[in-house]
Amino acid sequence: MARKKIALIGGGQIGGILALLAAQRELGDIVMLDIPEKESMCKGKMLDIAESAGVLGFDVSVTGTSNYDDIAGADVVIVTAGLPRKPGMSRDDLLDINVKIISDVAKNVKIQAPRAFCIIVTNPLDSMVYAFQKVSGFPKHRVCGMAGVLDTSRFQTFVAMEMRVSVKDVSAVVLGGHGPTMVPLTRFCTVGGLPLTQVMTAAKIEAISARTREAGTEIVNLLGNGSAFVSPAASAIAMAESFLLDQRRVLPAAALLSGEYGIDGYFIGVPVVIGAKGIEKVVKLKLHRDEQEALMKSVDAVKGAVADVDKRI
Ligand code: TXD
Repeated sequence: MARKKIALIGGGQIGGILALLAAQRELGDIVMLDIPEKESMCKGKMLDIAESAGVLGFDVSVTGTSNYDDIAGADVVIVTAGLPRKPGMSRDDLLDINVKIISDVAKNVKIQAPRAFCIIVTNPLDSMVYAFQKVSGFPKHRVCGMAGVLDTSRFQTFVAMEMRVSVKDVSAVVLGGHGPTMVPLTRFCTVGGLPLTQVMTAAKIEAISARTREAGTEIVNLLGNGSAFVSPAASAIAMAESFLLDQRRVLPAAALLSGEYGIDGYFIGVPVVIGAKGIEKVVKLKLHRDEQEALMKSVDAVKGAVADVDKRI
């Protein structure tokens, strides 16, 4: 059986970890693409990872490029291409620049990898995944955004740290847009099968939810230069792996909704089943009124950014 092919568009911080994780798990041959000015850096990063094969023992090829021909026929495309916000830049300035980048990426992916399952990571996440789908015209089951897996992993980690228990026994789900309006569904969180609400005080749960909402900023402040890159990469790899191995995992991802949860025409983080066909199903559940209201508030935040995208493409 021919190996699968994974294209990583953007060879920055997250791109590098994506390549390492995908190689270690032998998910397929990996090609990382960046702009021509960074082609050499990209080749160097990938050669470095390739040269770890002797010790780590993986049998996949790992290469860098700036030429879209090299991603031809990719099964999975993970997009981290974009610019981060710099001091003095407004959110609009960033959106303006990243919409152009994502449009360019989408046009090229459409030509070279027309059947790929595409996972968008670039911020502002919920509007960039929208832009990618709009420009590529790919069906909705083959385009999604990564945010919920990361936000959920953060929540799980904080619960495990607080209770001093294995994170493996913590199950959780965080819905909504990727930002301070995200919605941790604490009612459904379990620890070893027991409801979190029965084993932790409401005040502690609220503190963990608040920390989760601001977790990205916490990392940005600590790093001083750049944003989280290991946990976002691990999260996107979990989604890619579920697709490539047809695992049918139930993961929260930004999916284009057509009426589910009362939302139409927007990519919003909801639980989905990811299998060999991509987003195979949006898992629906009946939310309590306060949860639904919080989700709609999150949608409102996404709507503004999407309207800005629509003005530009
Ligand atoms: O949960 C989430 N979705 C996120 C998103 C969590 C953390 C970070 N998130 C966002 O991912 C972050 O705000 C950024 O928008 C992306 C990528 O983060 P990363 O830390 O990897 O950014 P870098 O190191 O700046 O890398 C971006 C690379 C860089 O090498 C650029 O040269 C390249 O993107 N780039 C391009 N590549 C290909 N094609 C084009 N046009 C292009 N433009 C820039």
